[in-house]
Amino acid sequence: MTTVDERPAGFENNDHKPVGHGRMLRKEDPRFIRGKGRYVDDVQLPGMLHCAILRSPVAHARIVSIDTTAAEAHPKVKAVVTGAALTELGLAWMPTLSGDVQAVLATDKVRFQGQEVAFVVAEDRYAARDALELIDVEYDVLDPVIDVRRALEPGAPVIRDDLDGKTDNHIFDWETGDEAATEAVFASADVVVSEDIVYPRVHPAPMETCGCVADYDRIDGRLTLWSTSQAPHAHRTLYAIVAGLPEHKIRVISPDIGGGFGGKVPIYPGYVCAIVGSIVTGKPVKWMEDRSENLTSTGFARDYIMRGEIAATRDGKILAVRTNVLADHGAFNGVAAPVKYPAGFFGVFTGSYDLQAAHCKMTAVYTNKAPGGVAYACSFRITEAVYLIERIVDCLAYELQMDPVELRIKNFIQPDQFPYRTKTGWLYDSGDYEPTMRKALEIAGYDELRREQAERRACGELMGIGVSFFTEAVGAGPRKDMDILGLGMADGCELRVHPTGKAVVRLSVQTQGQGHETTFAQIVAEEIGIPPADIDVVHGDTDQTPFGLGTYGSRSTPVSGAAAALVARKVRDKARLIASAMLEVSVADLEWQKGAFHVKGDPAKSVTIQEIAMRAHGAGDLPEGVEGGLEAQICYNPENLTYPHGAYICVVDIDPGTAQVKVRRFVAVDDCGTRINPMIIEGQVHRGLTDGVGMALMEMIAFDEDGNCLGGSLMDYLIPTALEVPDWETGFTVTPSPHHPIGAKGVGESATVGSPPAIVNAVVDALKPFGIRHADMPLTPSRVWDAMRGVPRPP
Ligand code: MCN
Ligand code: CUN
Repeated sequence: MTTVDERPAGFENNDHKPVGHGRMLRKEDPRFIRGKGRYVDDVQLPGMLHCAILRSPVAHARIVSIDTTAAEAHPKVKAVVTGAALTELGLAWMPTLSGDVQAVLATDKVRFQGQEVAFVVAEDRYAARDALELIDVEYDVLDPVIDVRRALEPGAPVIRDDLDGKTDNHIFDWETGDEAATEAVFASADVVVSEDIVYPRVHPAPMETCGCVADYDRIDGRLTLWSTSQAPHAHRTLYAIVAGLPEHKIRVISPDIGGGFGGKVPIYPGYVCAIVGSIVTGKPVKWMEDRSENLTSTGFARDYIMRGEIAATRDGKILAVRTNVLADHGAFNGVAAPVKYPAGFFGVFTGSYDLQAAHCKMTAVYTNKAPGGVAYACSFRITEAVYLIERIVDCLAYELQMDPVELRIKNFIQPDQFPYRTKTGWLYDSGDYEPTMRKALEIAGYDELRREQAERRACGELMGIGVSFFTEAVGAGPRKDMDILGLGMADGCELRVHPTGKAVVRLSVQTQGQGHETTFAQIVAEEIGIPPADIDVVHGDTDQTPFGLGTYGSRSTPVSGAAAALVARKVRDKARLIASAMLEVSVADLEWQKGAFHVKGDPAKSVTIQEIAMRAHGAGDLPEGVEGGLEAQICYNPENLTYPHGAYICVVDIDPGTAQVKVRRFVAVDDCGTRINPMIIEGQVHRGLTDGVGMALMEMIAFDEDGNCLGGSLMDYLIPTALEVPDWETGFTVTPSPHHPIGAKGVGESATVGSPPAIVNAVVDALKPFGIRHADMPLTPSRVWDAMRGVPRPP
């Protein structure tokens, strides 16, 4: 079903229909635009000390010795801690989110440039930094392993010799789909197209770097940690497990977060160093990384080398896809993904198409690069999956000399096939793809663009039109299948209505800029009729909110959003019992509308939710079996993921003299089911599209052959600004999720996932006169120039 449900502007004061309300401004913005946001680095505690981390200058080396005497003698230094000291505390290594271990401070070897070697706690930030220079480390430099293919060669230096019996750099093999069935389809297909496709290593690069303030109270044994965390509850449990502190004595607070994009999902060594620093000194300790530390040592994204193959009939019916992937996970497997999904949700690489067979084989390897993985608006590797399928479909269109839009439409999963089980086992909940595609074509004026392109081509101009169509899987996840280190992926939510009818909703998810203070108030308002302005959203503090797994994989709306709607319905059910007593009619005779219960057939006889709230807390008896108060709590375990989709069209012009790509237009039509706040959705989409321009044209964390990171500052790691992006043109369709209580699907990562292939497809389309079928990101002027001149792609 596709419906369009957008209330027009002018509904500002219609608080009874808050969901889908176009003009509802963000409740959090007054404090942000007035500089009153409170970030981790704004936390100042009496007597607070500062932590700075000494990092390895080389990618691979044995540590021969560390001399800290001079640093310890610095007058402002309170403590210097090395890996050896942490070993004594049993804290030198910590578990990663993928069940590997990662060094908090290196004990034996350093395994990537920028790895944590020692830390200093001092009276101020500058003294701490100065003292790092007084630490003398002797390194015995080893041969670094930078190329993921070389890492697998026999005789390659073994990076993880700390792991028992490890004699190579192999992490895991993973496969999905049916190899034999896929082989059979490929063997009999008219056309088979294959292409080597690289998704380079990129970085989320949030405005605010990672950091924390750790305050350990020696008297009552309580640890309070203000931290840049996307998942405060999960972090608290992990700290309890790692450090052996009792969980009820740990409080993790994520205050305002200046962008996360997945990079604030993992626990970084710096957090542990600050905690240890506080335990050792008895004072609060702050650690804030600088920009280079953030770019070189925190969770990167992508780094997949993919061979994609597609089989089809001569007239363009796609039959099967298969792929072989080499995944570079860096020195420690720090990928954040549900345990059963070592490759995240890459299994949705079959895209939006109805296929006969599919198969994927993947090998993950260690290299001497920073650990992490997955982060950067990735929907758990769906970015890579969507890029692969949308690029390879374009390669097929190229070979068949077919229009890429026509090819896609011909192969879409049809509306009556939903719920649709893919050949890799995913159950797409709902979708209606063709109207979304048609809407994008209409906004773009596709036919006219193709005519213009033909004219320009005739004059030697390089204009390209690129299309992508994506289906995402977001909202991890059903706890029977999904957990992070044994913690099931469900979300708690609590709602309290105060006597005067104002409310507070407490969430387990934590916003990093997505506007949860607004949208969660809207969801609750829609269900219980209290205006959003009267509903306070509390999140990001483990002492004040129920347990849940946090914000990433666009899961807040699918999981916590469902929890918020259901907890509000639970409160409404109780309100109904009280209303029936107040109106002296049976529950069955009550009707709910606009925040009030009224007697069926007699709208004048009614009680508002505010009156009910007062009654629930007031003097006098309540109906038999009804407790006082008006509040409820639930834990929501989703039945399935939600599957948003979208159609993107990009128009580029390439300067034939400089090979500079200019994104002239970009049309994005997104379908995320029921839309809670269209303005926020648009903001999310604009942000993600900008990400896409960055990844497609500019961003890459590169290394030289010695493992030196070449992208350690924003001078080298280019991110897009308003100058590099066009005025985004957005549209939407609405295909509600059948299993979500209000039909909403996630949207936070959609545009990051869907836009890179549209841009690359456009650039490759512009280069068609040169006979080019594929070129790898980032499509910088030099790469485009090389492609135009037939220079082979970098290995
Ligand atoms: N929304 C809506 N209607 C829908 C779906 C979503 O109004 N049908 C609203 C939500 O209510 C929420 C926002 O859109 O306010 C994003 O919702 P959702 O898609 O559920 O995603 P999350 O809130 O879980 O955010 C996580 C997602 C991820 S994983 C990354 S990465 C990312 C992203 O959000 N990081 C961000 N967007 C970001 N935006 C900002 N400003 N900063 C980041 O770090
Ligand atoms: Cu993978 S980046 Mo978001 O899921 O936090």
